[in-house]
Amino acid sequence: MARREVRLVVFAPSHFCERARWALDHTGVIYREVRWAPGPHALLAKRLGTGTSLPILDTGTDVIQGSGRILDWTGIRGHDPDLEGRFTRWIGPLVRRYLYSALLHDPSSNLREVQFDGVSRPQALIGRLLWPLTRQRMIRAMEAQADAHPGLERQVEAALDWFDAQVVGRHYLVGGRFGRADITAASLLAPLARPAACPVYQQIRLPFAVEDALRGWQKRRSLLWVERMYTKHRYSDKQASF
Ligand SMILES: N[C@@H](CCC(=O)N[C@@H](CS)C(=O)NCC(=O)O)C(=O)O
Repeated sequence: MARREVRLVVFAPSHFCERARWALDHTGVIYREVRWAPGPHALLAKRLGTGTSLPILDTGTDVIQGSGRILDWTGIRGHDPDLEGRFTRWIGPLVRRYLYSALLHDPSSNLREVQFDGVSRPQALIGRLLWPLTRQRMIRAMEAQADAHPGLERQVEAALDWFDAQVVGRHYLVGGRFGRADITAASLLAPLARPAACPVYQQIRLPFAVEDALRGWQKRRSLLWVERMYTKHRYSDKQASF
């Protein structure tokens, strides 16, 4: 009997989706990436899974929604529940909220085009039509109002201070070898580090003040660590080394 293909459904610029994609790549899972457009995704996601959020992994026999559950499914080693919880509940959402509180209010932003890059034509068409509504929804759902931005910047600095201290004298976060906790931290900080191995974050045009902040953070220990994880492990781990 023919094996059904494994599909990973993502938003192009989502760092939670990147977390799942990296774990699949690292553990040698063969899959096809499918990009959905924000807006039309809600109906499609509810039909495939149980809620509206991406990533979703469709193995052909199971539908697994959420990056954490996808990482569980890969069996990848190197889990640190406390540290990863800080990233999935605090730093990941904070980084996203910080960037969107600028991008969703910037009329010259190319965010919309980046989000629709690689999605099917019908979805891109519907997504563009729905964009004004979707944009409002995203602002509400993430509490990404423009006036929140300065306070969020200070919170991001505090998060980086915390992670700077975590990586002092450590190559990897768990057990002296690259694994799950490293993928979690590096992928959820990637929108700030903008490593070459994750080009989507270099494609997003940022407002001047945010660009300036990111440049100022570039040499921080935490973001240099992210850059190192991407350079050493994003596409160079050929086979499952978990
Ligand atoms: N805890 C979830 C978070 C995923 C998440 O927040 N996904 C966002 C994109 S980064 C999303 O799908 N938002 C749209 C929605 O929820 O409808 C995970 O780890 O996958």
